[in-house]
Order: sequence, then C-alpha cells, then structure tokens
Amino acid sequence: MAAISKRRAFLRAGLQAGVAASAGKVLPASATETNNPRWMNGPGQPFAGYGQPAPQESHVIRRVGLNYRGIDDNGAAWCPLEQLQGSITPNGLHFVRNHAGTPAIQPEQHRLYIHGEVHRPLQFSVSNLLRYPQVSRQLFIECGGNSSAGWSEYPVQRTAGLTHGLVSASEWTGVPVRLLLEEAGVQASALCVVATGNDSGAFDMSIPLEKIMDDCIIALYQNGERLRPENGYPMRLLVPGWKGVLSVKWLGGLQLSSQPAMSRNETAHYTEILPSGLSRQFTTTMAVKSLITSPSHGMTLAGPGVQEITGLAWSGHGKIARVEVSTDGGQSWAEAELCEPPRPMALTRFRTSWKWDGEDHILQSRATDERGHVQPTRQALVAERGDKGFYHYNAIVSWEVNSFGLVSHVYV
Ligand SMILES: Nc1nc2c(c(=O)[nH]1)N[C@H]1C(S)=C(S)[C@@H](COP(=O)(O)O)O[C@H]1N2
Ligand SMILES: [Mo]
Repeated sequence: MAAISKRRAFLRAGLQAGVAASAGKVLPASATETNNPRWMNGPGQPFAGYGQPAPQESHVIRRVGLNYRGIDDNGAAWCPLEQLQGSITPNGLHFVRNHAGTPAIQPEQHRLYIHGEVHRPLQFSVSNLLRYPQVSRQLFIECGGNSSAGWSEYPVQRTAGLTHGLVSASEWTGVPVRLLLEEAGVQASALCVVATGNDSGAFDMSIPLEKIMDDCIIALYQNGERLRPENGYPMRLLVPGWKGVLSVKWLGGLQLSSQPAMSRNETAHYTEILPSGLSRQFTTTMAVKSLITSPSHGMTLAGPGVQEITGLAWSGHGKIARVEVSTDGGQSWAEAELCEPPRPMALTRFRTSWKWDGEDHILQSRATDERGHVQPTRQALVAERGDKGFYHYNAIVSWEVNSFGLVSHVYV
C-alpha cells in the first residue's frame, strides 16, 4: 500500500488520530486545595518478609477449570490476560496445566537422572545443578490446547483469559541441557530425549536431540525467584517456542533414545486431526498469534473518545516483526506500536490509540513474525485444517464493540 493511502486508512479507522488533543475526561484541580488524604495521618504498615498484591487487587486471579475427562487433578488454571499489562506474567498468575496435580517434592531429595544411550549415566541434585553456568531468557509457554474454543461453530462468549489464557511468559533462569548431555556423553545412536516428570502420572514426552542441544534449558528460577510448585519446582524443562506439553515439569529423567517414547500425550493427545481424517504426528512449533487483551469480551467502554487498544503477540518461530490492528473487521489495518525489544519466543506487548466514535466496530489484531508467517483469518485456518480441530488454534480474534460500548466475541 502506498504511504498516502495507508495514512488515509489510519484516519478512517480513527487510529492514532489527534489523540493528544482529545484525551478527554481530565478533571481540573483547584489552586488552593491541598492533597492530604486521611491515610497520611498515621503510621504506615510494617515491613513484610514476602510482599503480596494490594488486597484491593484480589479479584485478579487465575480461573480454574477442573475435572478434565473426569479426573480431579487433571485440569488447568487460566491466566487473566485481560487484567495484566506488559509482557511478563507475575508468578502467581502464570497459567497451570496439570495432568496429575502438583507433587509435593522435597527439593533436597529430588534427583535428575540422565540415562539411556549415554556413555556415563549421571544424576544431579538441585545443589549440583546450581553450580553450573546459568542462562536467563524471557520465553513464553503456550499449551497446544490454548484457544481451542476458537474451533467451536459459534463464537464462545468468555473473557480473553478464559479463552486464550493458557499462555504466559517469564524470565526463566537455568542450565542449558547441552552442558549436561556433553558431560554424560551422548551415544551416536541417540536421536531423541525422553523427558519424565516426577508427578504421579510419570508424565513423559520425547524431544528431538537437535532441539535439546540447540536451546532447551533446565529452569530453576522464574522471574528471579525459584520456580513455583505448580510450574515445576524444583526444576523443569523449557523447550523454547514449542508446544507447552514438551516443557516437562518436576523433571526427574532425561533418557537418551534412538526413538520417541510414543507416550500417551504424544500419541492420543496433542495431535491434530486434519480434514482427511488423518492426524498430524509430533506438531512442535507454536504458530504466530496475537490477540487484543483490552478492550475484550466482558468490558464496557466508558464512552466515545480516546481508547487504548493493547494486546499480546508471539511466535514459536522467533521474534514478532509487526502487529496490525483493524477497527473495521479486517477491511483496513494500521500498524501498532511494539514494546521494545521484541524477543524471540517471548510475549510482545502491542499498543495503539483509537478514537471511538460511538458506533459499532469490530476490533482485530494480526501478527507477523520475523520469518514472514502471518496470523491467518479464522476462515483461512478452518479451510486448511477443517472444523474438527482442538489443538493449535492461532486465528485472528474479533471483538465487537457495540454502540453501548459493550464488547463481545464475534466471527467475521
Ligand atoms: N510433569 C508434567 N509436566 C508437564 C505437565 C504435566 O501435567 N506434568 N503438563 C504439560 C502441559 S500440557 C503444559 S501446557 C505445560 C504447562 O506449564 P505450566 O503449568 O507451568 O504453565 O506443562 C507441561 N509439563
Ligand atoms: Mo498443554
């Protein structure tokens, strides 16, 4: 699109037009009044050993979906994406996907075994691992089943978090798996690593050796503090950019093998059924994706005027290159501002200002990653993958703002 017509499309959509001049609703202050609220008139609160959110923010919580397939400790707690800002998830709000609950691990008794097709089988305690060189990386984890509601025939009316909140991002710190495997000496026959968790289901997944050696880490810290129990304490595998199920929590074993384990969660689940009736085997990378977190379903705009549109974008293929926003259901697009710097396989916050005219609008975001992958429309995704999907839904999300300012989920 030529520069001039792109600018016109911006203006038509009311995006980033004359924002500063019309920021509205600012109250005038009197010159004589002093700011002296009653909480300034006594001693403050004492120090606390571990800080907690303000009690007034106690409504910002994960929403728990229990009892998947009739098993009590198999379920998920969804991250309240629409109530958060920035690109890092607070530890207490990181989504949780458990197949057999959170085990009560005694960290000093916990061991990680490296075994199978290696020259020297090894075992590591937490304190052994802490002596190795560590790396820190901001990375997202997204469950392959995130946004599965998008496959349903009619648009599901739920908050952004309860629909798309099986994604979160942290700064993870830990030991590159490569260092430990080099010490154990991988045999030439080994092609993959079977990672096992120490939860009661002995959760196991296979990861190609090439990926493990490239960038996988054994994470011990999450946003600067030790892992939360439900996110894998005292150690978990982190497989950057790939489906969350591979990032095995409570990691107890890495078995080098010439073939994948063909375990339950890599055969019966986390595979995709295609229109032909066949299933894709071993889907790995999470596709390019974005969504507007505010305004989103369940919110009401205060009134016509300036409104920030913000959301998150990510891709398992690398960095986010561009996010575009539409306020007319995808007919015209304007580029949003990205929070710098976009990091590979992390969440990237985007923002743009919009001047709402009080009419009906359909808000959408569309992400493009550095490899040129563009987030598809829902129509395009269904045309390619059929309508019987459950996993790996990454289509553009549409929120309709009606003339009352109410936001709901629509398909276009
Ligand atoms: N041991 C073990 N690891 C596990 C799981 C599990 O149930 N047990 N769930 C997996 C799934 S399906 C996902 S999406 C991620 C979720 O990580 P989180 O709970 O820290 O968000 O962990 C993966 N690792
Ligand atoms: Mo998952």
